[in-house]
Amino acid sequence: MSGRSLFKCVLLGVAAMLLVFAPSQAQTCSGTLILASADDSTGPGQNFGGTYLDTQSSNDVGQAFNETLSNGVSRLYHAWRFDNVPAGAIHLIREGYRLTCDGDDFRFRAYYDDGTGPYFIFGNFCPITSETESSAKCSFNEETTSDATFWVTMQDTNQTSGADLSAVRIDYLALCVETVECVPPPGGFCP
Ligand SMILES: [Ca+2]
Ligand SMILES: [Ca+2]
Ligand SMILES: [Ca+2]
Repeated sequence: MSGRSLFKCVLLGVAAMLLVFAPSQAQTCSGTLILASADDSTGPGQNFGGTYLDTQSSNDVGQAFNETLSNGVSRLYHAWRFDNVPAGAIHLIREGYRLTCDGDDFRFRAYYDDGTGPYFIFGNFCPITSETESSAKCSFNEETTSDATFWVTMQDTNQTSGADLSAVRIDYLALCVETVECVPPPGGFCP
């Protein structure tokens, strides 16, 4: 990327960070909403504004991150801790947007410990792919059977190339734990 277009990208990014506050549709949770209890770790990448507390309400005050270079490639990793997550079907609700000049997106994963873990949930959940704020609710396709501590992680998706220090801003983040519907076996009963 030329110096000129990089400068333009940075200017656009700063302007968008300051000015883009498109309303996003709220997601509904039919179960228990759990908000982040703490920031767990960051790096590679930086938390350049806000804390996990700013993810606890959808108010257009967010927690912002940018990538840093790791072996010449721009990278970001952040983990939030969620305490006392009850048993059930685990979903993620997130609201945010990202700014990038090298096509980077930011996706979520999780791991949890109920005393016998940790258990890892792999995949590319609820990726943030737009410079316009959006909200989404995604199932982790995971059902827990006892209370657990969860760690929700966010990473860039372009991890092998690109040196643009892309940024992402999270306005809201929550786990939504819904009741698992019991389907009785033929001739059987639900507990
Ligand atoms: Ca918002
Ligand atoms: Ca990257
Ligand atoms: Ca917020």
